Amino acid sequence: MVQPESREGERPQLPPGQRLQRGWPVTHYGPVPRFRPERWEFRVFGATADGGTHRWNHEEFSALPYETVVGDFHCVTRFSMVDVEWGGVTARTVLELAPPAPEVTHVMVWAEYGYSANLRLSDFTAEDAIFATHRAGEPLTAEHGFPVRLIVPHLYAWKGPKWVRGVEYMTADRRGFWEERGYHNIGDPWREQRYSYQEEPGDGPEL
Ligand SMILES: Nc1nc2c(c(=O)[nH]1)N[C@H]1C(S)=C(S)[C@@H](COP(=O)(O)O)O[C@H]1N2
Ligand SMILES: [Mo]
Repeated sequence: MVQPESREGERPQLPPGQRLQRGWPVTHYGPVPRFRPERWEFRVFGATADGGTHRWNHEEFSALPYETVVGDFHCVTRFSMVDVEWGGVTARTVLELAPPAPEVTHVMVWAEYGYSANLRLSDFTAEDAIFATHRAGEPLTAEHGFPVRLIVPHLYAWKGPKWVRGVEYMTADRRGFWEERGYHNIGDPWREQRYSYQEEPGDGPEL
């Protein structure tokens, strides 16, 4: 049966198998990294248009255009939050400042301790994909990814690394941290793409 779109005043519709969560739980693998501003940099590398690596230290990154987006947040463990306001630097801004070569099809977003998530370039260029530094006007806490975490509202939240340190432009797809450990290569919650065994030919490199 086709579900009606959510109407004003009604609870927004959630992707299949998800439930609304009050509050904001902390979910990640491994320890929370310590932020060392003097060592921190945000690096865009791989198949850039000019062949070079683009770097911003924390002061420079903080000076990039600040925008806000409103989006949902869906964890594959089935909790969701809706209409969250995120502030930071949009993926589109990063793509403009550090353009990819024309052959780029995917990106790998890298975080502290080698956590990574791969995205199709077409997911990364979404209007509401954002390197968030703030949530509802407040700086992120350490557990939630301070100083920078990626948010891609239309994908499961594991596709949004906390403690981001870099973006690698790729000319072919490669699986990231959870994608190598049995999670779906694309991770669209509306299609309930949770696990790698649900993948169809063309969804990504085989496990
Ligand atoms: N670096 C890093 N980022 C990560 C993870 C992780 O283990 N390490 N877990 C992901 C998962 S599965 C989820 S649901 C969200 C949780 O974000 P939160 O703790 O701010 O709610 O972060 C994502 N980003
Ligand atoms: Mo998650």
